[in-house]
Amino acid sequence: MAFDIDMIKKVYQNIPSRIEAARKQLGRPLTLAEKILYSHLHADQKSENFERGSSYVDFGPDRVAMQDATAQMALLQFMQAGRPKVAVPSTVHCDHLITAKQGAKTDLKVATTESKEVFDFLGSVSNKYGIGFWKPGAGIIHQVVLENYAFPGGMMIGTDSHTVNAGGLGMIAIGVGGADACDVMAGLPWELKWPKLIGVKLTGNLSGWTSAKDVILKVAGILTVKGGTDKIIEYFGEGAQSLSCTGKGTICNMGAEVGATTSTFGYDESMERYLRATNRADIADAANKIKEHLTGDKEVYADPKKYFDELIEINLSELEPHVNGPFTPDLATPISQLKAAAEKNGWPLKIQAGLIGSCTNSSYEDISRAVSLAKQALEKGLKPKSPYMINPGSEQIRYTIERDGFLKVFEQLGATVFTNACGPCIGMWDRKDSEKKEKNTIVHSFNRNFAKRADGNPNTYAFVTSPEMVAALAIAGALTFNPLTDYLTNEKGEKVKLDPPAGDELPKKGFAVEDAGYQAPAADGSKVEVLVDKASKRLQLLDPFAAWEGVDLKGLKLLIKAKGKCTTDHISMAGPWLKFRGHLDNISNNMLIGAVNAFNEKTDSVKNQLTGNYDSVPVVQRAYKAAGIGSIVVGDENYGEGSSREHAAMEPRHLGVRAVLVKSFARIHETNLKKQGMLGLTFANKADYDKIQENDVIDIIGLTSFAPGKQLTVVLNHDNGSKDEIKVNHSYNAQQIEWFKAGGALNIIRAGVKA
Ligand code: MIC
Ligand code: SF4
Repeated sequence: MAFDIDMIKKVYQNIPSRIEAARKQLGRPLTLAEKILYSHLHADQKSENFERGSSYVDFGPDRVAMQDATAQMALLQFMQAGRPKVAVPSTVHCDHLITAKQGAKTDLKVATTESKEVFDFLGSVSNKYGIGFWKPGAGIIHQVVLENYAFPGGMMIGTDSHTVNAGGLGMIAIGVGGADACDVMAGLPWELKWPKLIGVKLTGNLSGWTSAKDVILKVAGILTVKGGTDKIIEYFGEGAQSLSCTGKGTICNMGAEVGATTSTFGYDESMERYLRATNRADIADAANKIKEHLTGDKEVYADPKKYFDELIEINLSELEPHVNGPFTPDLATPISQLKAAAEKNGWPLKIQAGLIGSCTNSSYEDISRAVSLAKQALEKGLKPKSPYMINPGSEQIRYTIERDGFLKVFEQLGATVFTNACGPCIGMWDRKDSEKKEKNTIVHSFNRNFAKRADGNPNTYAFVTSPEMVAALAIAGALTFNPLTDYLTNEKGEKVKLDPPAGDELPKKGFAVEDAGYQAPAADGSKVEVLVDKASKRLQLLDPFAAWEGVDLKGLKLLIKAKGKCTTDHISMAGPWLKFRGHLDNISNNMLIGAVNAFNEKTDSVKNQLTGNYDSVPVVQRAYKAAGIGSIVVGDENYGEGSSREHAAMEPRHLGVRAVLVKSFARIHETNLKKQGMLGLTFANKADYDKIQENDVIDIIGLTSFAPGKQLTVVLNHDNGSKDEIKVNHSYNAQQIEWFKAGGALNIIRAGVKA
């Protein structure tokens, strides 16, 4: 039986009438995204014909998911909200804090000792507030959610940008910061800008070497890392139906890499098969009864141009395997052109590691297709040139692939099987010799390949591809290899060719598991005590941020003018810093250390305007804080791309940065800044970025009449005595302006509890 089946049945009871009402109101057929959005309007939200890309709308999501690295901050905030229990079903998943080094058994043991304090904290908070807890080793949040909690037509939010994975099971699942999760768990409405819609029509069928991953690698090449911002991507067409459910999950999962609010697919037989295989026939039966409401209307898919803001068509039969990277997930290269591109660009040709796993590609199907190549290598006498590493997505998958003999094949090939966790994908990879910072290439089936992400080495060229391509490329050991056309020489000196991968969508003998790693919360948690040691280096209770002082902000120092890509990894690095995710003051020591200073092209070296000396960004900012001086961060396009980690907003807030002024923002980060009471501003004229000088002292004018849609003025006081006055935009609505005034959204909830 499925978790929370009563809640799901209740959602299904309301769906038909709500969709009918929305269809009447809009006077036209509906896309799937619209159906789910309209059927999840918050009880107090009046339904109307919302304007895509501009109306702010309140929703009532069905559930919340959190992973250990973000849950700490989310729950520290929730603890301040003064509620006895979460208002909607919620779960915590321990997956980010496990370092991959020697292999699953040893690594898990080390992690549970090293991070005991954090896991105990998460376990006891979950127990107290009625939250389901998935222990370390249970699996990666998004695979576990897909296997247990996702359901067609539902709406979920999660404190991780790849929450969107659940679109593979027909949900609207959206990545958010912890403060948003806190709202929903406290029973408050959750706000989102009504998204624009991109339709992706899939025709044809996958075959040979091409897999679901290639669909999203191709889409990333088309849309780029910001093309999906404030948009939902809806996949449809006979090609969509031909994909497995976990394949759909892969595609939705990596929609985060194009900045999309989320991605989704209509309910179909592949989803029904997956629900039944994962022991949720009850959901499949319930979904079948309202099937027509769990996919877009026929008229929409027959004439998509009329209903979507953008349309992309991909013929799966013609799609080539892709390899994306290095350093950005949208640099898409079809395999037939990879050799030429690698040689032309000077990418290191030798592959030093092949890594299979991460939330997007660790399903049974993924691993079964990769193992088919590993088997061929053994049969054809090929010895992999690069080491292999595998992170299964969940204990259920690991147990099943062990039973089916896959792990043995990998082991025979010398592969290392790491814990069911994020591992190298989030920089939790104790890679031998990475500190030498040598130029090298790795290929992986993860989502992200930003500089330093997997192993902390800025000279690692990471390429994103499907698990089967990782398997083939690791066998060949070179970026110049195209498995579709090229031969390899085996141990005996014979020329051999790899056959296209083959695998099973679902295990023939069904899934199996002994202990999935789940811990149910106490029925009455009121007596459960949550302890945080004052001397802890890893956990720190939160102090409320100060409210706005009610006047324009003047005399702000420029902290940094960041140049080029500035993702959340640049703002608040993961890997070794993950251990401080529950301690705001300690983690603030990583603030912006990865951002490139536009004035000297260096990372973590900015001018302290008080002394004229260059120092590390957090050190300089702490000096401004100590002197009671506010500061401002300036950034480029798509600032805050990537993760949902609100630390990227809380650290500057904590250290006294008052505003972030950029050419454009990534969605989650912009919301996180607003939630924490910061000013997130954009240049009205992007060229004004060039007017910012290193010694600028900056005023923000117009805050006393701060209003939706009204520009603010920024005065740049240059050190030669001249001034520039520029206009800046913002996207704050009335409610968000209240967050700014109160010093953060949480201060408002807290005040509500006291009142
Ligand atoms: C990521 O893939 O970057 C992460 C780590 O899962 C993040 C969450 C985090 O920073 O903890 C994400 O994608 O939101
Ligand atoms: Fe974990 Fe990587 Fe997925 Fe983020 S992208 S949830 S770090 S596996």
